[in-house]
Amino acid sequence: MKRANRVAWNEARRWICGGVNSPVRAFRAVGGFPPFIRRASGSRITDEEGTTYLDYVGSWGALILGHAHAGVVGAAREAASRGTTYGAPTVAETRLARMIAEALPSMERVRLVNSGTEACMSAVRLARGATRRPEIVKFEGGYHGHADGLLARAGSGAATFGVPGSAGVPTATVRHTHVVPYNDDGGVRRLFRRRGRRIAGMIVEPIAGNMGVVPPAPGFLRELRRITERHGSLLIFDEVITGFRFRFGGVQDEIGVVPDLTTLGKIIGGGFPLAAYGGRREIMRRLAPEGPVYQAGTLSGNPVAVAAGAAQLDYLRRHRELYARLESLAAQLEAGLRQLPRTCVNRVGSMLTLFFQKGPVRNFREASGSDERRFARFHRMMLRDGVYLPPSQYEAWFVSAAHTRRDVEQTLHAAREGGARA
Ligand code: KE4
Repeated sequence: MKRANRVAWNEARRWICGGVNSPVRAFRAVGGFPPFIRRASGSRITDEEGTTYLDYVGSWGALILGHAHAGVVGAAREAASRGTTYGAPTVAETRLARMIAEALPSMERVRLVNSGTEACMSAVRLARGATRRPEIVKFEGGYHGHADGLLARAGSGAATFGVPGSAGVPTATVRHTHVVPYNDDGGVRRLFRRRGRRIAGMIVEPIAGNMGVVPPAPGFLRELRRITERHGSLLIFDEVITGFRFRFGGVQDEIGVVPDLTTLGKIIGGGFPLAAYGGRREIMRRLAPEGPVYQAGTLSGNPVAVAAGAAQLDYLRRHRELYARLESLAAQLEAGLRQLPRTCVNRVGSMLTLFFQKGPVRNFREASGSDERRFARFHRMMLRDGVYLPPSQYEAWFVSAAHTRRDVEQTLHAAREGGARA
């Protein structure tokens, strides 16, 4: 039915704050209102009006195999038929935890939770509990979910103490959160020279995905490892996006930098609410019920989510060749996008961002120099031409195993049209 999206939008805003259950979905940064999705399959989503779009959001990176993958849906359906939640341990959780730990050897012990926010919040609490230190470090433009202490943005000038990144976050809560520019290892060294003994941990996206895609400068992550080790602080890799995105495992093993703790999400849940954190045995032993650091969750390790996540990981483990195909498709997409005037592309594996500026984009300040209005016009044109991009300049496009060369060609055709007029 035509106008079904608008009807859905008006009704949604009557009952749900802003009409959405996560702010970025409201399309505020690109104008208009979002199509309401009714079904999806493979690389495509279909809205309430029956319009189908080529999807590069992939539920924000979770759906590396594409939508409604038969193995994932079948596993969830079978698990649900035996009960949707028990609130008690299951062998399936142990199997998933083992698969994760064997794929990321630094995660000697794992805890399953329900969201990346929970994973990052809990990892930070554990770092503070394990080191008995109060302060943490995050990077400008890094996003680790919406726990109060991590909703800090860079303060003014040389001061690195964070300031609240959201209303409702007391200044006192982020006083212990330092915010430094990504790829600025000098700034990290200066901070640790001043505060190293008080810093419990540093949380970093090894490949940044929340200021748009920004790869680490050569040696940057290795330097973070050296600095944290030297000061007895814990290095936390937030691999919620990157975990199992580029290889069957974490990006940490590809770059050869081993963190003390890792957070995972998205792909390991197969499209269900499931995330995880884990690390060295002696650190994880500080966590309840073994140790004094508390964390809990009614639906943590939920059998349906675990079944879906395990099915997606099982498929990735048995079809590792798909990573080469993802790389090739994304490289083809990048090459075509690079033809667009006054833009630049940052890509790592099957995630990329088209920035509306000439670049380079190496940190949040440079990313912020993008022409957001041009991006918004481009986004609207691509949507009209049947290509569904993340509705923000500062998000990543994701290529899935369900995308084809023809999909990429269709995308580039639309981009040439849209890019020229945006
Ligand atoms: P969730 O709580 O949304 O499951 O995960 C938080 C999180 C943690 N760490 C990283 C690196 C993340 O990217 C995220 C969440 N990513 C955003 C999009 N970049 C989720 C989309 C949304 O907020 O709606």
